[in-house]
Amino acid sequence: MSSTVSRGWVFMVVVMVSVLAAAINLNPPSASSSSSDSPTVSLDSSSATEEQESVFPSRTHIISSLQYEFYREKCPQAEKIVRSTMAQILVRNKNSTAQLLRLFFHDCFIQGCDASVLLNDSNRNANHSAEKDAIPNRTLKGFDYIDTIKQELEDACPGIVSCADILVLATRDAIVLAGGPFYPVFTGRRDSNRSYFAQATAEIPRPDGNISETLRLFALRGFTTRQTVALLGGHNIGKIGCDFIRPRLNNFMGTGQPDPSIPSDFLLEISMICGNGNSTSSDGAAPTPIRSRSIMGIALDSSISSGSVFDAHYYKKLLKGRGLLFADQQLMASQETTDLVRAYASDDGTTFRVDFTRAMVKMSNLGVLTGSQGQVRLTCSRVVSSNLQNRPW
Ligand SMILES: *[C@@H]1O[C@H](CO)[C@@H](O)[C@H](O)[C@H]1NC(C)=O
Ligand SMILES: *[C@@H]1O[C@H](CO)[C@@H](O)[C@H](O)[C@H]1NC(C)=O
Ligand SMILES: *[C@@H]1O[C@H](CO)[C@@H](O)[C@H](O)[C@H]1NC(C)=O
Ligand SMILES: *[C@@H]1O[C@H](CO)[C@@H](O)[C@H](O)[C@H]1NC(C)=O
Ligand SMILES: *[C@@H]1O[C@H](CO)[C@@H](O)[C@H](O)[C@H]1NC(C)=O
Ligand SMILES: *[C@@H]1O[C@H](CO)[C@@H](O)[C@H](O)[C@H]1NC(C)=O
Ligand SMILES: CC(=O)N[C@H]1CO[C@H](CO)[C@@H](O)[C@@H]1O
Repeated sequence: MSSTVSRGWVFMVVVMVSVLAAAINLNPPSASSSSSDSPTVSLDSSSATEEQESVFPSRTHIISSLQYEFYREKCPQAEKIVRSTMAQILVRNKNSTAQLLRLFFHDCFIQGCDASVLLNDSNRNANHSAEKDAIPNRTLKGFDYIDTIKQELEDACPGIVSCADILVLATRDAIVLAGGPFYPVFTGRRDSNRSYFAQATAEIPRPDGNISETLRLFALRGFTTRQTVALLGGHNIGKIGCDFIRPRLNNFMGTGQPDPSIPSDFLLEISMICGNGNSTSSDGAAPTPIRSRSIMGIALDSSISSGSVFDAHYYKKLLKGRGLLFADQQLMASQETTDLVRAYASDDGTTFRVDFTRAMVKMSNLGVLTGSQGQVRLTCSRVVSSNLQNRPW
């Protein structure tokens, strides 16, 4: 028991130190050599500290002004409140970790971690203009968790803690509470004054995306192939809606046949849960969830669990062809990603956890607003309207 504890401790310290070192390296001198992935896959940990590319040119220079414990003076209990509220939420809803992970990912991927994903459509007369309503977001959940935490923080320290920081901290805490790795989160993010609908549709990796498309979209955000494979490991927990899987079961890429990469026993297994009717558009576009309808008695909004343990089982399943999403299984479609999947599957999940941790730190710092940029929202779904400049209408 005590040896487990101390091993855990050593692991955490090692990760903390290397992660902090990586984070400090985030702000390279401008004459940076772009050290890209080496063509051969090696799990030498030094490659994870490569320099951050300029993803959002107007914002990258301010990454360094995020701080460790930014709220220590104005709201010293902030991080504790996030953690304890998150723990309560998790007791009530075991899926909240996966839901927050997706919400976090969608926020940071589009224009940076600025809570823009939390904004409601600001002009209800126009058709969907909020990121929240963008097609790949349709099944996002967890907005209410952020609202709950925000409420607690507003009670304790009004107007101080940004929604962007809450989302990043709550996601980290939810991952730890689910048995995932701890990583340090720098704070001081500010909230955006608008959402980014047009980008949201085009730049979010799709569940039916092929490997080159997935890698391309992650690379646009500065992620290496290795970091991309590690981040997809976040699919090891949570549930995946059958709507995202069904196109693989009955009409793969318009062929009218199942995805040939699905082993037959697995095909049967998921068809039992999801049905195999032709409910979705034949062009393979993101399906529209329709509530209260069913195919052969199977609810159209049913879902499959992708697991509940934060470990390497995601990669082990891919090796057996048992990835749920096409985009997951596509990690076995290129040699480089296949080698990474094998590496992550081959130990007890240690390498995955270290790499996942580093990639999450990197994602948490993408395109943040700091200082006097943006604002601190009072309600996460609404920009502060007292500042006339911030009014989108
Ligand atoms: C979350 O998981 C619980 C079981 O732990 C399930 O009953 C519930 O429907 C799930 N909620 C959502 C929103 O998927
Ligand atoms: C934002 O929209 C959600 C439902 O989509 C609603 O529950 C919430 O009250 C809205 N927030 C504001 C500030 O309008
Ligand atoms: C949404 O708005 C765009 C232009 O802003 C328009 O072309 C499109 O037809 C609208 N869609 C709907 C469903 O109203
Ligand atoms: C991968 O997807 C992209 C975008 O959908 C497409 O342009 C490309 O041709 C696909 N590549 C392969 C090898 O199928
Ligand atoms: C699904 O639809 C496609 C084309 O629309 C058709 O060729 C195929 O047979 C259908 N599959 C099933 C299982 O009904
Ligand atoms: C929104 O914030 C950006 C970045 O801080 C700023 O440049 C812009 O002027 C703001 N827009 C409005 C309408 O306030
Ligand atoms: C267009 C659409 O389906 N938008 C959805 C995006 O996600 C939010 C939160 O789950 C839904 O309320 C929207 O309806």
